[in-house]
Amino acid sequence: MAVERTLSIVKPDAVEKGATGEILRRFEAAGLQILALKKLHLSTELAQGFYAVHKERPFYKGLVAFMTSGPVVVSVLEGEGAIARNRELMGPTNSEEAEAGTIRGDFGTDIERNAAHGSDAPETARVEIAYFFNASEIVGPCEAL
Ligand code: 3AN
Repeated sequence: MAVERTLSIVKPDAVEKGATGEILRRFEAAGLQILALKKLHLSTELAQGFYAVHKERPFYKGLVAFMTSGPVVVSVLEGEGAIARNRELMGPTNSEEAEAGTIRGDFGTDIERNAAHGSDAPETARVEIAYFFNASEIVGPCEAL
């Protein structure tokens, strides 16, 4: 399996619950390296742009309101099959259907308040990573000193 990068967002509900550290711990325990990390409070414009693909969907307005309701923690993760591995750790989109032990099962509430985002394919990962991080903010594993 190829080494991939993916974008993760710990959403406002999980940040508010104090679950950021536990979620990041699960990524590392699953073999995903954190190459970049920042906490920010999304503006409406930034959240609208990020979810532009869902602009025509009935849940778009609520989703943007939720994503701007409090701080988020955004990271770039790297590892073998990182995109699928992150989505496995998160569980299904709807937290009500997510099993205990998954991020959404443990920290989410429903389909909107679902604790975490993860890119769904290599191309979206590239676009989403560039949406939040400059190349200089993404730090690969250290070369031998
Ligand atoms: P995922 O994040 O699992 O890839 P997408 O890309 O289908 O899911 O949806 C993006 C985000 O939009 C979801 N994380 C969820 O927060 C929200 N969302 C999706 N479908 C609904 C829905 N029917 N009602 C409310 N929010 C939704």
